[in-house]
Amino acid sequence: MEDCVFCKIASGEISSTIVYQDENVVAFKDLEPQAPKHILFIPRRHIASMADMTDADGPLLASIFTAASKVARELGLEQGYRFLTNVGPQGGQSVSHLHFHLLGGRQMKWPPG
Ligand code: DGP
Repeated sequence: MEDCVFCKIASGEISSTIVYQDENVVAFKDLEPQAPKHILFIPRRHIASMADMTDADGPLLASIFTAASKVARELGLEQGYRFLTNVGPQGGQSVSHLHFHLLGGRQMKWPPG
């Protein structure tokens, strides 16, 4: 999608520190890390948010979670981590391309802000 920063990262048009990629999923370091380890996981295909997913996206979702589990292991996050997606303005979503945050390397708090 034109003018989508995460589509441009997925295509390589905008540079980022990519830590994982396959034919459907790309993972890269967050520009504004909120934890010692902060990685974003996105589908290559533009989906605006979780609210726009359909039943057909089930395998894609499984691929994203599997990739995140693998990267978390590689990052040494055996003590735990948080994996989440923000949805819409009230959910705190600032980039309209579905993405999941992998946050680790510090104690997470609950409830989140
Ligand atoms: P959210 O607020 O859930 O939509 O998270 C968007 C995240 O994307 C935020 O933590 C900052 C990150 N981000 C925004 N623009 C860029 C970029 O150009 N490169 C990278 N690596 N991260 C970005």
